[in-house]
Parts: sequence; C-alpha cells; structure tokens
Amino acid sequence: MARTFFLSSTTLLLLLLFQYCSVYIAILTVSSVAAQTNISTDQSALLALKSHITIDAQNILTTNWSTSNSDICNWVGVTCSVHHLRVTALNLSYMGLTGTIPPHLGNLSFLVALEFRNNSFGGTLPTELSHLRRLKFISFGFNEFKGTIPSWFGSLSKLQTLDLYGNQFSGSIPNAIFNLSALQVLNLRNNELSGTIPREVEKLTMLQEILLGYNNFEGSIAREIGNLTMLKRIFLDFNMFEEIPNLIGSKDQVERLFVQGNALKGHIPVVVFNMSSLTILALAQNNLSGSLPDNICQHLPSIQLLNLADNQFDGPLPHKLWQCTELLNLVLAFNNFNGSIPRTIGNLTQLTELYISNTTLTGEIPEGGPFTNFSALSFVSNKALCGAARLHVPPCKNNTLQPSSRKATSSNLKYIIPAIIIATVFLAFVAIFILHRKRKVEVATEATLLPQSLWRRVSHLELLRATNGFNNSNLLGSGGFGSVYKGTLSDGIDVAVKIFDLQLEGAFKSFERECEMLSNIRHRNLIKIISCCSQLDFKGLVLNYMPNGSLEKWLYSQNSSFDILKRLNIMVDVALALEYLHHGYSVPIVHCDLKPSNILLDDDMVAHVADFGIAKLLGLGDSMTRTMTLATVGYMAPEYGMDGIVSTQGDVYSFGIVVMETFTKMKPTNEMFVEEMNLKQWVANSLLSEAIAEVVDANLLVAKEEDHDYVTKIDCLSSIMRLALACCAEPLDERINMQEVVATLKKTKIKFLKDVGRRVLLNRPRVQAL
Ligand SMILES: *[C@@H]1O[C@H](CO)[C@@H](O)[C@H](O)[C@H]1NC(C)=O
Ligand SMILES: *[C@@H]1O[C@H](CO)[C@@H](O)[C@H](O)[C@H]1NC(C)=O
Ligand SMILES: *[C@@H]1O[C@H](CO)[C@@H](O)[C@H](O)[C@H]1NC(C)=O
Ligand SMILES: *[C@@H]1O[C@H](CO)[C@@H](O)[C@H](O)[C@H]1NC(C)=O
Ligand SMILES: *[C@@H]1O[C@H](CO)[C@@H](O)[C@H](O)[C@H]1NC(C)=O
Ligand SMILES: *[C@@H]1O[C@H](CO)[C@@H](O)[C@H](O)[C@H]1NC(C)=O
Ligand SMILES: *[C@@H]1O[C@H](CO)[C@@H](O)[C@H](O)[C@H]1NC(C)=O
Ligand SMILES: *[C@@H]1O[C@H](CO)[C@@H](O)[C@H](O)[C@H]1NC(C)=O
Ligand SMILES: *[C@@H]1O[C@H](CO)[C@@H](O)[C@H](O)[C@H]1NC(C)=O
Ligand SMILES: *[C@@H]1O[C@H](CO)[C@@H](O)[C@H](O)[C@H]1NC(C)=O
Ligand SMILES: *[C@H]1O[C@@H](CO)[C@H](O)[C@@H](O)[C@@H]1NC(C)=O
Ligand SMILES: CC(=O)N[C@H]1CO[C@H](CO)[C@@H](O)[C@@H]1O
Repeated sequence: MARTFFLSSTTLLLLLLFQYCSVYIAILTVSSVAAQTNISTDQSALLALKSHITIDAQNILTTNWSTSNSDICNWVGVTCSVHHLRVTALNLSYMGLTGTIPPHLGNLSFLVALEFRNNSFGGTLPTELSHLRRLKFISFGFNEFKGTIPSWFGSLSKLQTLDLYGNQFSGSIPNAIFNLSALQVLNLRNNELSGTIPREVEKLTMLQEILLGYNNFEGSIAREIGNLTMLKRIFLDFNMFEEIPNLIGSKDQVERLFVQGNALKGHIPVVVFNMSSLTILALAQNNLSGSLPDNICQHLPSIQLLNLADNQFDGPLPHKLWQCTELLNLVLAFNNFNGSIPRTIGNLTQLTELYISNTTLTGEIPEGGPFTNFSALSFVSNKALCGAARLHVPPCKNNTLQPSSRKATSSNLKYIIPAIIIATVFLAFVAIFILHRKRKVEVATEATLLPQSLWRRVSHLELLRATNGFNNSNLLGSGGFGSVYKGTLSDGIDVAVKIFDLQLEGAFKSFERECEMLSNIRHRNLIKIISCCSQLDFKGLVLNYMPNGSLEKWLYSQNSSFDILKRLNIMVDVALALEYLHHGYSVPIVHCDLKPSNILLDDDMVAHVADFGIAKLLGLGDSMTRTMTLATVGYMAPEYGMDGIVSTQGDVYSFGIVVMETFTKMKPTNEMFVEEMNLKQWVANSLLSEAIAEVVDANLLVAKEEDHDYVTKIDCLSSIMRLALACCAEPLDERINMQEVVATLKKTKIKFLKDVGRRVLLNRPRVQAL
C-alpha cells in the first residue's frame, strides 16, 4: 500500500517536474522571441518597407510614417494590440503605392492581418513572411506579383483568408496550400494559374468561398470538393474546366455556383437542379446541351439568377419555370431553344431581367406582368417572335386559331368553303354594279376622287367640326401646298387634316397625286390615309394622326434624348418604307422629297414617311424621268437638282443625307458648310481620320472611361456613316439601292444589339469578388 503510494507520488513528482520543465522551456522560448523582437523591431520593419516604396503617389507614407512621430501605432494603416503594444494589423490598401516587400516584414511577429489591396507592389514575396505564424488574413489583391504561389503559405497554419486575386501568379496551386486547414476564403481570381484542382482540396474543410475565376485551370475538379460541407460560394468562371464539379455532398449549402466561360459540355448533371440553397447559377458561355427539365424549379426553391446563355441548349422552355418564384434574372439568350415563350413566366412578378434573344423561339411575346418592363434587347434575333411594336418584333397576326377551335374549323371546312365561294361571287356582282353606277356619276358631276380602298368618307363639314373650323390652335404646321391641322372626328378618332391652298400653282395636282398614291399603297412605315375630301373649292387629305410629330422636331428639340438604337430604328423604318416604294409595288414610286420633317412618329415611335405631294410613278420599264418640280435643297440628289432627273436613286441620296443628319444633328444647310465643304464631305473626312466621335451628335456618346459600350457604339456609328456615304455616291451606278440599304441597316442593328447584349449578359451578375 505504502509502496504503491510511494510509486504514485514519485510518478506525480516526475509528472510535475516534467510539466514545470515544459512550462519553463515555453517561457524560455517566448522570452527569447521577445528578446529578439519588440516594438522597435516593428518600427524598423515598417521603415524598411517604407524604404522599399518607389512611388508614393498620394504622399501618404512619406508624410505620415516619419521617425519624428515615434509612436508607430499612430501611423496610418498600422494597428497595434492594446496588450503588448505590437503591430497586429497592417493595411495599406488603395494608397497608390509602388514597390516591393522587404524580408524585414517577417519580423512583425504579432501580425494577424496583412492587407495591401489595390496598389502596385511587385517582385517576389519574401520567404520570411512565413515567420508570421499568427497571420489569419492576407490580401495582396490587385497588385503586380508574378511567379508561382509560394509554398511557404502552407506553414501559416492559422490562415483563414488568402486573397491573391488580380495578380499575375502562374503555375499550379502548390499542394501546401491544401494544408491550410483553417482556411475559409481562397481567392485566386484573375491570375494566370493553370493545372487541375486535386483531391487534396477536401482537406480545406472550413472553406466557404472558393474563387478561382479568370485563370487557365482545366480538366475536372476532383469530386472531393463535394465533401466540403461549409462551401457556399463557388467561382470557377472563365477557365477551361470541362465538367461541373460534383457537389453531391455540399448540394444543400452551396448558394452561388459560377461556371460560365469554361469548356463544359454535355448535359447539366441532375444534382445541379437539386440544390436547395442555390441562389445564383451561372453556366453561360459553355458548350452545354440537352433540354431543360420541365420541373427545373422544383428543387431550386431559392434560385434568383439563372444564366444559361451562349450554350447549345435546345427543346422548349420549361413550362413550370413559374415555380421559381424568387427568380429575378433569367438569361437564356444564344441557345437553340424552340417553341413559344410560356405565358406563365408572366406570373414571376419579381422578374426584372429577361434575355431570350437569339434562340429560335416562335410565337407571341406575352404582355403584362414583368413583360411590361422588358425591352427589345431581351428578344432580339429570334426568328419568329411577334408582339408589341416597342419590342421591335412584327405584330402578331391574330388569325392563328386556338387549338380547341382548330378541330371544329377543319370539320366545318366542307361547309364553309362553298359558302365563301357563293358569297364571293355575289359580292363580285354587287361590286361590278356599284362601279358601273359610280363611273356614270363621276362623268356626270365634278369628280369626287374616292378610290375604293379608302376606309371612310369624310365631308368638308365634318372636317370643319373636327378642327374647330380650322382653328389656329389646331394648326400642326404649314408648307408646300398648304397647312396641316389636328382634328378629332365625330367617332373620337384623332386625325391630321392636310388642306391644299388652291391659290398656289400646282396645289391641285399635288392633292391628286398624294391622294392617288396614298390610296393605293399601304405599308407599316408609310403614313396611312383615312380619306380624301374633294370638292370644287376644297381639297383635303385626312391622315392618321402621328402624336409624336416629326423626326425634325425630335432632333432639334431641347430635351430630345434619342439614343443610337432609337435613331437606328427610325432609319430602319424609313428604309423599309422606301424599299417598299421602290421595289415592292408594281411600278417604282419615287418619293422625291425625303427629309426629317416628312418623317413622322407614332405612339410607339415607329416612323412613317409622309408627304407624297411631288411623288412620281415611274412608268413600266422606266428607271428615270425628268421633272421641273423642286424638292428641298440640301436633301436633293445633285442629278435631280441640276438636270431634273427623277429616279429611285435620288431618294437613296436623300436617305443618305437624312441618316447623316440624324446621327450628327447637323443640317445639310448649316452655314458651316461653304464651298467645297458639305455635310457629306465632313462625315467622309471624319471616317478617314477615324474621328467619327467628333462629328456625331454629342448626346450619343459619353466619355470612353464611363461607357462599357463605347467601342461598340463607335463601331456601329461608323458602319452607319459608311452606309450613308454609299447612299450618296455621286455616279448613279455606284449608289446602292434600298434593298441593300435595308439589309445593311438590319445587320448593323443586330450586331449592335448583340454586342451590347453580350456585354450586358456576360457581366450579369456583377461579381462581388469579396
Ligand atoms: C528592443 O530590444 C532591443 C534589443 O533587442 C533593445 O535594445 C531595445 O531597447 C528594445 N526596445 C524597446 C522599446 O523595448
Ligand atoms: C498619420 O495618420 C494618422 C491617421 O490618419 C493620424 O492620426 C496621425 O496624426 C498622422 N500623423 C502624422 C505625423 O501625420
Ligand atoms: C483596409 O483599408 C481599406 C481602405 O481604407 C478598407 O476599405 C478596408 O476595409 C480595410 N480593411 C480592414 C480589414 O479594415
Ligand atoms: C482596384 O484596382 C482594380 C485594378 O486596377 C480596379 O479595376 C478596381 O476598380 C479597383 N477597385 C477599387 C474599389 O478601386
Ligand atoms: C502538410 O502538413 C503535413 C502534416 O502537418 C506535413 O507532413 C506535410 O509536409 C505538409 N505538406 C506540405 C506540402 O507542406
Ligand atoms: C469524400 O468524397 C468521396 C467521394 O465523393 C467519398 O468517397 C468520401 O467518403 C468522402 N469523404 C468524407 C470524409 O466525406
Ligand atoms: C434531391 O435531393 C433529395 C435530398 O435532398 C433526394 O432525396 C432526391 O433524390 C434528389 N433528387 C434528385 C433528382 O437527385
Ligand atoms: C460543342 O459541342 C458540339 C457537339 O455537341 C461540337 O460539335 C462543337 O465543336 C463543340 N464546340 C466547342 C466550341 O467546343
Ligand atoms: C402561375 O401560373 C400557373 C399557370 O397559369 C398557375 O397554375 C399558377 O397558379 C400561377 N402561380 C401563381 C403563383 O400565380
Ligand atoms: C388576339 O385575340 C385575343 C382573343 O381572341 C385577344 O385577347 C388578344 O388581345 C388579341 N391579340 C392581339 C395582338 O390583337
Ligand atoms: C529582421 O529582419 C531581417 C531581415 O529578414 C533583418 O536582417 C533583421 O535585422 C531584422 N531583425 C530586427 C531585430 O530588426
Ligand atoms: C437567329 C439568329 O440570329 N441566330 C444567330 C445566333 O447566334 C449565332 C452565333 O452568334 C449565329 O450564328 C446565329 O445566326
């Protein structure tokens, strides 16, 4: 018993002795370190750093880190601990410093946080930094460090954040990094790193945000990444990864998955559609294929942003997309989807951005709900979408029958067709009878010119009432052969009434010409005629009222803010109108007087060409004729002005001038144009000297630095101006025709929208790197 006790007490004694020794050894170690470094060491380390700074752009350290100010804990960017009065944090971010990091910094032995973001430090990171065993936070983001990532980082065992983004580190990630078992954030974005992500990644068990974007990593990421149960944000964008990481193990905590701009191919793994916490899924710009499961949203209850643009996805858009009730941004552009846009997307009330341009979708763009806020950019370059004019798609023809009625129709067809034939024959008889009578009437009385295609008859009296007796307050403008008044017909329709001043020579002829032309031609971009009112002493045209006035008015009003796209759309509209006049009618029609005041804008800002008072019909086979009627100086083709030659090419010339004016906001008659210098020459010179920005309307461009789309805009404006010059070529046979103009303008517009759209969607979402 006593022996046992003795033994025990000896053991105890030995144990105590051993403990004492180790404590003693520990004290010795600490005091020897303390003996080596103190606050003076810290000061000399900081002064060494200061002496390695070659440029102190904001003069911060030069003035603040001075030896006269002996308390280094007061130096800017320096934080000391209250207990031992040693430097614990050094933060020189955003100070505009250029230089290198001296080994002395490894003597700041109490340092916990080291942050040098957004400066121009370069050279190599000294090995001595590995002595900083207390370090938890390192950020060297946005500097100019090169070479491989030093493996001594692996010995900073307390490190929680390692942030090296925006440098030029190359080579692969050293294995030592995977020894950092406390690491929570690994940010290596925007370097020149390569290689694969090995299975050792699973050792980073505390990792929450792994950022590897914008490097040259390749292959597949080891499936062990799925074992990281803290991982919430995964940024792998713009690398050469070939597979979406296998996230089976972490599928319920990952919130953001960015893999856009890689070399992913094949189908999206099922697990991706089964991540209960996922808010952002960005897979754009890969080579993924297959169709999207209809129940895509069922297991993605939190998804807010889904970007699948620029892949090879096909099949219909999932009909149950509306189940993703949190969805804010949906980007599906540049794929091969087909079918129609599910109407049910309309009940995603939160949806603020939708991009489904350039797939092959067909059918109607739904109205209402979030669709009210989407612009043409969302839908551009789909072959067969239709809908509201503001979306720059053709209007939907409403004769497509509902599936339910289609069946009934086909079974009834055998009754309907004979009925239609009988009705047609009957109507033909009636028409012949009426025409016959009418011709007699016309011969008998002074002709009332009322072509059959007119919508309705309007009397002089009704026009008087509609315009308050041609009241001055209703006057919209005057010129040419008379005045134009705004009026409201008895049934509430707003109209523009153009009255011809019959005192003026040629007014009568002009009325007849315009009435004839407009009654026979119909096009979305030509002014629509409602009626011609002709009495002996009164000649008036009743036209569709254009609430937004003329292009002229918009260009020169103080607060007009037409951007490039709006102007381009108007030019496409005008080109389509001229193309129709020149090529779409049985005989070519020459407008002869195209200018911004004759281009009118409706509610939706769709342009309509007006004023056909001096238009000419070219006889069969004629390509030109001569005339004495005068068009408008400045817009008139030279051959017309000098020799009275009327041809479709004359309109092309005027169109070219109108385009130049629209984008430069400079009239061809501006007094700055004298002698040799004219609008055309001025624009041509700017193109030659690549100074297009100097001639275009200043409202169209903002400073290069402030506009991501600057280059796209300059490209677009240059193409437009080159086209305008081609329209104004002097030898007639070198001038292009309206069909070529339309094709080129449309191409220009699509390219512009695509370039802007691509930028918009590639920047979506804007990555918050930290
Ligand atoms: C720091 O230590 C050195 C010796 O290593 C000593 O000379 C100096 O006085 C100490 N400074 C302070 C402030 O303790
Ligand atoms: C250095 O900067 C700190 C913090 O801005 C300030 O408190 C201190 O007075 C400055 N010292 C000198 C000498 O400019
Ligand atoms: C470091 O300084 C920058 C710039 O002053 C500041 O934005 C950042 O929050 C600082 N870092 C910490 C950890 O306080
Ligand atoms: C940091 O620097 C980078 C590169 O110069 C720059 O793009 C970024 O805007 C800067 N960040 C801030 C917040 O100034
Ligand atoms: C990682 O840590 C282990 C054990 O702590 C060590 O044996 C190994 O050498 C370390 N690896 C690297 C690459 O530093
Ligand atoms: C890690 O992942 C692998 C493959 O997914 C699995 O076999 C292994 O059991 C996981 N390890 C742990 C600790 O979960
Ligand atoms: C989705 O995850 C749940 C568990 O979170 C699992 O039961 C289900 O089988 C998964 N579905 C698919 C399609 O992977
Ligand atoms: C994308 O995948 C298709 C086959 O699915 C292949 O033909 C094509 O070359 C791939 N494109 C790229 C850029 O890898
Ligand atoms: C969305 O639309 C679908 C189909 O019309 C409908 O069944 C569903 O109830 C709607 N959901 C909401 C939240 O309104
Ligand atoms: C097409 O017709 C339906 C009903 O037949 C109507 O609700 C819808 O507004 C029409 N659409 C257009 C563009 O006229
Ligand atoms: C610590 O840094 C080294 C360089 O890495 C210097 O050579 C040492 O003199 C310095 N030590 C002290 C006490 O300042
Ligand atoms: C309909 C359409 O414009 N499709 C285009 C979509 O984008 C690809 C690649 O940019 C083009 O090749 C298609 O012509």
